[in-house]
Amino acid sequence: MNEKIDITISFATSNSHKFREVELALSRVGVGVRRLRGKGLEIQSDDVAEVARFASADASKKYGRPLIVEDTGLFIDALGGFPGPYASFVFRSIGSEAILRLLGGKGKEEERRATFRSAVAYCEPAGVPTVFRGSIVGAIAKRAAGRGGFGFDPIFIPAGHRHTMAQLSIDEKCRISHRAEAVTKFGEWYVRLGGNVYQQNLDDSQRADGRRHGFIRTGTGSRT
Ligand code: ITT
Repeated sequence: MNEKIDITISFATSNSHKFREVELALSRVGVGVRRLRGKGLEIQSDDVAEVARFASADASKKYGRPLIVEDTGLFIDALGGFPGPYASFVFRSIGSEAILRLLGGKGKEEERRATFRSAVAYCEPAGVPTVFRGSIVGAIAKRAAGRGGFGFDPIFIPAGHRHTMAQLSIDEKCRISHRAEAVTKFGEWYVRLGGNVYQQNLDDSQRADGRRHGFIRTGTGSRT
């Protein structure tokens, strides 16, 4: 039989920027993505992989389907790794300008070194999460620049670049970013497994149910 599986995965996130970036990165490896506008429980941990692992297990149970979640942290060397996995809270509470002030006395690029770390976790209901990591090293800019991206992008200059991540197009960001690296690793793994690992263990009625709810798609078209 010639029928190809058109590979799709659900992504649970409250962040529309993250969704667009994950959608773009996954499309490059032939995986479609469907957004679930919620997320799993976020535990407190210094390791984004632990946060993503726990959230994916919780969300896949809650939504009753296989899915991915993604967690990012920004680790600034001179601040002992702050804000790390608490980037979301720090961005909402004190924002990028406060980070710039905290680094006020530090003039050299190596004194402003920072790393974005991303973890993408895939989990099936009642399954064990599989985690993929990505990172990008750079420096905190002296002043914010650029209107693209989101979050700390206007103050992060990737190593080897002269512009902030917010001055890159989404296409350029998704060729180098922490998130693109982690999500591409997931996508390549998922494609190697022939798409939805979960559906291969389902019976016919469960599979039909999966199609009805849109998390299993079959067709003859090429992967986009
Ligand atoms: P979820 O629902 O997917 O968890 P979130 O916005 O809470 O969305 P994270 O916890 O992964 O996402 O990210 C925490 C914060 O870190 C986020 O709100 C941004 O302020 C910042 N951030 C994450 N990814 C970023 C990126 O690629 N560029 C710049 N800032 C980023």
